[in-house]
Amino acid sequence: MSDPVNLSVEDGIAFVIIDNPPVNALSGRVAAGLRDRVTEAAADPAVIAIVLTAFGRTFIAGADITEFGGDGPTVDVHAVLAVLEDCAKPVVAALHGTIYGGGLEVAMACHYRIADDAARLGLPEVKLGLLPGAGGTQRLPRLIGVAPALEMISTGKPVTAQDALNLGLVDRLSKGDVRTVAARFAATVARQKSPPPRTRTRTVIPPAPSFWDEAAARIGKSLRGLPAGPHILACVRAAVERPFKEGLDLEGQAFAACVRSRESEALRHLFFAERRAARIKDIPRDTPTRPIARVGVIGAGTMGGGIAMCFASAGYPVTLVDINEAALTRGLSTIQGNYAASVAKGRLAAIDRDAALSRIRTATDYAAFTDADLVIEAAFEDMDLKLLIFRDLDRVCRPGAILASNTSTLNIDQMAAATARPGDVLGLHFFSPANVMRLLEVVRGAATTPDVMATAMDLARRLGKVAVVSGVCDGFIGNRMVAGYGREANLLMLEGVEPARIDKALTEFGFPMGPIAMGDMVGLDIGVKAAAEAEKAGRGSDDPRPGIIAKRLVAAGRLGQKTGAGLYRYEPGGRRPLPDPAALAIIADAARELGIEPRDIDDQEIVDRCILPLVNEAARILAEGIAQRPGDIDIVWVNGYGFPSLHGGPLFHADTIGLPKVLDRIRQFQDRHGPRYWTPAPLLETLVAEGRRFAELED
Ligand code: 3H9
Repeated sequence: MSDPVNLSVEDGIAFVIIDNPPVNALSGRVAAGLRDRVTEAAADPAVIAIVLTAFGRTFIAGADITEFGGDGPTVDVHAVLAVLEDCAKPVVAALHGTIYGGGLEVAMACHYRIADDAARLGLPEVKLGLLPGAGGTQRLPRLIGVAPALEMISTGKPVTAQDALNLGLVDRLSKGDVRTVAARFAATVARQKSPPPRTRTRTVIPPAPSFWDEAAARIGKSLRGLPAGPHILACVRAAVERPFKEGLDLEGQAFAACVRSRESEALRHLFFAERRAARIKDIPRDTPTRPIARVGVIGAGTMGGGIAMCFASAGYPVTLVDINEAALTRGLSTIQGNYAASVAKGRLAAIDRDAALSRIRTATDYAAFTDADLVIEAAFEDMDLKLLIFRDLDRVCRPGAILASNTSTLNIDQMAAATARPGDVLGLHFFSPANVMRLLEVVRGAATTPDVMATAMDLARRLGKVAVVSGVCDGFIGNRMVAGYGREANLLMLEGVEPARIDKALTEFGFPMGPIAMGDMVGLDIGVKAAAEAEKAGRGSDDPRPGIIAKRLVAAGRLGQKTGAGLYRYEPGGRRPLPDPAALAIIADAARELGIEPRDIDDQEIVDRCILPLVNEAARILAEGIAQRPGDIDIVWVNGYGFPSLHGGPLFHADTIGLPKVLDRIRQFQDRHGPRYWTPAPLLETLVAEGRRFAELED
């Protein structure tokens, strides 16, 4: 194994070079290497100054997350940073790429920092449920002041090199090769022979006394549920009020507690799961992709418009087609409104909005797709209509153009079979609103070729989406699972649980919104229509219970938020769900007709009844090979359905509870409610019998 930190001396300057691809993570070996090489350079009489730099695309992008949660660090990082900071010769950090987490903490222990002008610097630990653990909470306030330091640490947002210069986080920017600029700078300061400035000896200006209470309120809200939240504030406060060493100790204890927390474990799981999801097991990473220069979208409604925005915002020219000018005008005006709202909120520059809008052209004829490399249809969920569309697209699109459906349930293979190019057909299931939601299910048909799949995954990355591969089945990964979640919420209402209690139990579990309020927001008519379509297509259910409440409410004109009443009522123009006795009466009537007796149900049962069907169905999805791995399913649910990231997704959550407990609970529900919805998935039974966890089914 080659050494991850090397030393070379040129003209009195020692270059300590980190070489630990892909992102030069600060592993135990790198930390030890830094300590040893800097010690050697410090002892070499030929060396007048040291430049700390890294090979490859970035300076250190953080501590090596794969080493967390093991037997603990083998190297004392504080001691390593003390070697840098205490060095009698000037130590200059030459920064490029993403200088994150432990990387920025290393840089702050150096005496000077020179950054490439495209560099980004940040302490994103909080996104992993952590706080900086290598002195970041103590050195950053000393360098840039308390308020900006707290902002960087509590949001995890990186700053640009220019902002870092303005804040005093770096001393100079470099336009050319940062290593050369840093070496020149190092030689100059070494010749001046002034003592190297040490960050830890700087004093911090205390903020106004009210600052801490305000900050506590702000952080308490933004970091709700994260164990790191209170620690972050306490550690930054210690940087102001206590000696450096005490602050470091406090930070060390807090970091150790956070690393062990379930929340951080869950967030770290999601970090790696997201990256694994981008890989398709049987398709090599270097599979050539097809060039995509122009994209076509069919349907200027909510979905089609949102999809067109995704591509236009990412720089792709888009041809948007609908049946007539009126539909296009309506669609374009919604798109303009969405962009205008982003500009008004300061999220988008007016110039970028104009550029994105100028990329969208409209037409009423598929002939406009002759120059498209990819066409996505977002028409109604009607198979006959989709088959017609695919036949037409196959005729007008050039050979090699990829044809995609945004269907959320229908069979991609059937659509592919309507063309003479089944290998070029796949599903691209965007989530609504498509221009906001990060998730994209990439549905692989039986014939979809590897290069088409590789192109879709690459495209998703360019759009800033997190893509998950799904096989073909009714509802794919996400919607197939959501069926059980919604069903149990409905059955619980029939068993006498008030809608608000169901929502409360699930928001307390961590969902941003409960299933009942969500149904009202989406519109109860949507589900009722979908059920009617399914029935028409012979895919209907013979169980009246899950759909009866929505059906009755819709028949009473209660479609949800849009009509001012659904399962809740709403003040005119309001969105706050208010309990409504009229809805409760409709539920109670339906329950009586179906002969369902109300009974006492506690919050734990509400959560288990809604969450465990996700786990059970996910186990089937895995066994059928519809999803590649458990982490992919977690990514779908966290990014597409608001499953709380602090629980790491349904399968990480199941592993955390313990699969034997999950299986027991499912069997209890099977005993009470029958086998129809509660037969344990065979894979779950097998894992329990073998004493294994879902995590063991990852790659
Ligand atoms: C920390 O620093 C704690 C300290 O305060 C205390 C220490 C005592 N470790 O994202 P990409 C892998 S906490 C290990 O696809 P990009 C990643 O899994 C850390 N591996 O590339 C992937 O592997 P693979 C604070 C890491 O260009 C490959 O690198 N730092 C780490 O889109 C490429 O990653 C962070 O939280 C890591 N730290 O984005 C930064 N980082 O190819 C986390 C990446 O096998 N990292 N990998 O799938 C990032 O934000 C992005 O990876 C980065 C590059 C922006 C750096």
